[in-house]
Amino acid sequence: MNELTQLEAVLAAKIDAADTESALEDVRVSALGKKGVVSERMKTLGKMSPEERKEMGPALNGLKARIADAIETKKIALEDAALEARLASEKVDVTLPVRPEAKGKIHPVSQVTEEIVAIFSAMGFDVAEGPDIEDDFHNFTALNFPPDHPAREMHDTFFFEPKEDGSRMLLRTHTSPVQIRTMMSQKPPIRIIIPGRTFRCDSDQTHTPMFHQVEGLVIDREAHMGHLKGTLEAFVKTFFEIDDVKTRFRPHFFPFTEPSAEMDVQYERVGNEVRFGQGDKWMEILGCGMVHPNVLKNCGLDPDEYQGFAWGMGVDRLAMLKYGIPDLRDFFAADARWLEHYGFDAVDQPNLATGLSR
Ligand code: 2NM
Repeated sequence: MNELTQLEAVLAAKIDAADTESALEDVRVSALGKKGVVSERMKTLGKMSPEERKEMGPALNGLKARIADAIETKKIALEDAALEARLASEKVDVTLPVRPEAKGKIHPVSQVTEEIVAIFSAMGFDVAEGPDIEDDFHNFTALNFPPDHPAREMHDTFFFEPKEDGSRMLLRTHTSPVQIRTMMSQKPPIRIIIPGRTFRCDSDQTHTPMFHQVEGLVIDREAHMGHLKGTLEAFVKTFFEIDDVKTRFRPHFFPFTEPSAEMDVQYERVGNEVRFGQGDKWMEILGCGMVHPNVLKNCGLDPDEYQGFAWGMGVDRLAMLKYGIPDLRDFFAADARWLEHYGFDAVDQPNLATGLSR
């Protein structure tokens, strides 16, 4: 017995002294492993007399259990200490200045999208998103496009191969299908903007087959054309960072709105630069209108209860205008030098407090 007490003390001291997980594992093997000192002692039980075994059995089992326990406790302590050390050594000082050698710029399209999101977020709009690959219903039918509308034809829309049932998926030609999805799944009032990629089979100096839109939608019991005008004028002022600007709304046609309009903004050309808020020329900036009653009905809304307005604008063109970028095709050329020149620093998150373009 005395001998066992001594053995326990020795093992306890070894456990105590083990200062790494692997040192502790060595102690465990040397004590409780197949050929460990405790295990070897257990093997001697068989050769003992029944009286001896009656005494030594529980004593050895108790020793084994206490040693195993002590090792487990120590193991947890070592693991905790290792984690603490790692957390301390991997701490990041977020107050350090940005590394001057940091590489990479934010694309003007991303920057302008974020600017537009910041402006409408401050007015209480939510951002909604949806799939690039759409079906005919969400991209056309629900939006009141008649079956024979020219925009459905091959030269405008990228269609996928027909499915077995004859239906064809397509690349959305505008972000409006997201408005349809939102109206069908949410109860008004609705105030959303929808930034995203859109696709039309069109490619020349001023068109690329993939381009970027931000559309907006407001549905409420009393949303009207005056709200539309106020919302979009406030947007233009904030976006172009001008206090006063003249706008005009020209009648237009879209299948999904009635009445429909295009909004022009007053501008002047000074040298190569386009200046908004001065001069006597008009530049078309966006399309808009009151959501057509058929569209509301297609989404399960009662046009006698709800109405709303919507608009859509091209982000690529807005970015060119605001930041004086001359050629649309450079947007998609993946030219690192171009991006170094026209891109934005990653830390310059657009927000209304510090000013949008800084
Ligand atoms: C535009 C112009 C005018 C529009 C309408 C809708 C919906 F779903 F509410 F009917 N979404 N987007 C809209 C209206 C888009 O883009 C030039």
